[in-house]
Amino acid sequence: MEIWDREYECMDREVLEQLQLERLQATLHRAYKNVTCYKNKFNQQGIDPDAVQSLSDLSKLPFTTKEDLRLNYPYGMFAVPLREVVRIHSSSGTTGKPTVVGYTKNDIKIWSNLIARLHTAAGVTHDDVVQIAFGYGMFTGAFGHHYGAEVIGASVIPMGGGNTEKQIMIMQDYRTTVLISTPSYAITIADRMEQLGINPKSLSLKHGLFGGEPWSEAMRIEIESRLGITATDNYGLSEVIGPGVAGECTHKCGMHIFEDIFIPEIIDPDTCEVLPPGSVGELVITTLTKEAFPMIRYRTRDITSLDYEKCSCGRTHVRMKKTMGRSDDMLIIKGVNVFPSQIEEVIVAIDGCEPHYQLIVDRKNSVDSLEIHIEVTENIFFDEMKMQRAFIDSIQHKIHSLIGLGVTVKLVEPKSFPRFEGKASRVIDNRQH
Ligand code: DLL
Repeated sequence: MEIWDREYECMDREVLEQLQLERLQATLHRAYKNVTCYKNKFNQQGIDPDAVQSLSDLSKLPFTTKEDLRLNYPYGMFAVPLREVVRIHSSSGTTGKPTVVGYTKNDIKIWSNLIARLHTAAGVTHDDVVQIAFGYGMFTGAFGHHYGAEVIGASVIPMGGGNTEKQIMIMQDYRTTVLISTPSYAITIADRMEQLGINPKSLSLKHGLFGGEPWSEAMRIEIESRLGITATDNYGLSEVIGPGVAGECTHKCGMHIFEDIFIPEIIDPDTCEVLPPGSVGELVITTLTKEAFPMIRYRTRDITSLDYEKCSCGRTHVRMKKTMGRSDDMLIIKGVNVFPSQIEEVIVAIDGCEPHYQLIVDRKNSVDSLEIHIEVTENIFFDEMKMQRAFIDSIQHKIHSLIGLGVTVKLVEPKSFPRFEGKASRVIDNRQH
């Protein structure tokens, strides 16, 4: 199996840590010297960047949050003058001002190389025809993957997001072998193919590289079997670089975080303590090479855990588990913490349930409730109310035993819910906060 940057991706941990320390020190100097926000934070806490002499000193440094980026809108966190910035993107946040991120020429080169690594890890080669079904624009997803696939030498189709029938026509006519999109859009495409009577297995598709939102293992199995492809996960966020922070290899046992470029930590989101390897908590990332937009201990809000065991693919970089979601997506219902991805895992694995559902949270007389509406497959037919009742009961029971919360399940007709072209949104919270 190919490894794009063997020298770095398979580095001995000792050598890797030395490289990380050198790059960290350089990053801290640059950030302290050029970004007022970092200078103020360090000064307030009496931290001298020179005092960081080992990787464990990282835990003494202040965190950076989305709020810092908002306060410094638009260019306040840039560490280089605008004339050195060759690209500007922004995050997909839905409320308030977006956060603006910038890249120098060298940042773009490194970013493209990271994507080349993750594409190679997922099985993409220069022989592939890669269809990018993310929206081109301020979102980092399309441009990030586009440049990386070109570095590999694959033939890139910059299709953009949406227009599902045209996506399918192009897949057929241009003999697309790799689809790049959100996992929920892959399901939308599979549904549409089914409606059009097209057998996905008659196409040339081999691999799907999906990311941009949380998705369960059950969803992976669903996508792989319906589209007849291998589906791998890749993770990133605009504030840190975009896609290209981490990606799965074909062993599909967690996403390798490119540790020569980023240092990951897992913290307890409440106490902010750094947690030992293997613990579940919030992912915090420090960038090691970024010139235009260095991030020091950025709180991603994504909940995951890290596995430092060496992967059988030969890469030494740590693997992050599929995220459970963002801490801000976590629902607290009757005091129980629930991630939508946990519920998805149950629903998608049930025969007769479609991977289309909505979670409706309500509060009546100060009591929270969670109602789950699930589309059933066309062919599911209950000639007896009793059978339908038993089906619903079994779903409710499965969810209850997994998350410890009583829920009400309602079955709805196929195609009741909107289909997603980008990131999915499946929660309706009617409680007043
Ligand atoms: O979504 C970057 C990206 C694009 C990654 C395409 C992969 C593919 P933002 O729009 O800034 O950037 O959103 C970042 O999306 O903090 C996570 O909560 C979520 N996210 C991204 N990838 C994954 C993933 C891009 N593979 C936010 N699994 C992050 C779970 C993901 N969540």
